Amino acid sequence: MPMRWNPEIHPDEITPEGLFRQRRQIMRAAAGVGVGALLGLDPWHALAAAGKDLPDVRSGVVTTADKETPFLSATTYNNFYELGLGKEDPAKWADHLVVDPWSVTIDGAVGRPGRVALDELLRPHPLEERVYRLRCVEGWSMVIPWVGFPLGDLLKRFEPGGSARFVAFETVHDPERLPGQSRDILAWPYREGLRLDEAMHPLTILAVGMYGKGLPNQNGAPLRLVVPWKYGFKSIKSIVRITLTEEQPVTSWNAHAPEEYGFYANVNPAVPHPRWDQSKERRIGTLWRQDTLMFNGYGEQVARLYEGMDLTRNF
Ligand SMILES: Nc1nc2c(c(=O)[nH]1)N[C@H]1C(S)=C(S)[C@@H](COP(=O)(O)O)O[C@H]1N2
Ligand SMILES: [Mo]
Repeated sequence: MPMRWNPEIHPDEITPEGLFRQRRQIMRAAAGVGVGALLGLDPWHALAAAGKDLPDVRSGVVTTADKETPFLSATTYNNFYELGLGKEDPAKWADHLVVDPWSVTIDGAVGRPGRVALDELLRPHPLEERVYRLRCVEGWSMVIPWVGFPLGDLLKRFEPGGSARFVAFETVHDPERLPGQSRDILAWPYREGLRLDEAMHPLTILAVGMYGKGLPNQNGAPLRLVVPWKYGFKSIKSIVRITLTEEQPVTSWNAHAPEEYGFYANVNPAVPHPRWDQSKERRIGTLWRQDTLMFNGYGEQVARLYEGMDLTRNF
């Protein structure tokens, strides 16, 4: 499927308003059913509580013509090890994550470091919908209408210094409440990182919502990263710290198994995971497998970031 949007080359090639509206109406109808009631299972009630209203969301851009993943699948089939290892655990234990009050520390090589309340952090940034694919290294993928804004816009406000070359992110650390954090799965808190140019790329967003509403806890409320050309584990959830660094930061999965999870983690069907192939993926909600695209289909926008790099070594 050809790309619908390229921020550098065709800034005006956005989804026709009509198409967007139509899609949104379908979503509203689906959401109106009341997911919690539909499931009729007590632990799942967190789902119904999720999805707070958001201030004005611009009818943003659609980067794929692929069908959206149903809301129910995107919110009940998750990876969020702080809330358990099973795919259904994050939705079940979503209440264990307390997202209010929330603040984010921005520090390291920035001109204006500080700890900022979430409201204040978000206020200057108009929210936009971006329909992106998200592909997990485990071989499944989804198409999700995220609501967020470019990470680069936020970083610029805090004035990255000349020595800054990377951005490190940290998830909230609350072992008393988050069941996974008292288990020896990863070195907590969960950490991720990007090179500064990747972080500043217009496709890289901080998401605060999905499907037109606030993020459900299991999807990384209240603030998560989405980097559409990288494997899902790069898209760190429930962020409490953003640090500009000179050195490549330590990241959870890379530290856990460096031969399996590289720092770059670009979606690359040509580089297999040591224990399984990466050339195909199963779209959640379908039964068949489809070809995985280089850079998850965003190569036209991002391939130049990696020019001259050996992507089999820098995987
Ligand atoms: N803090 C934190 N962030 C995380 C994870 C996690 O376990 N903890 N899992 C990652 C992985 S492996 C994937 S595939 C995506 C899944 O995002 P989703 O559940 O919203 O689809 O979240 C990523 N972000
Ligand atoms: Mo993943």
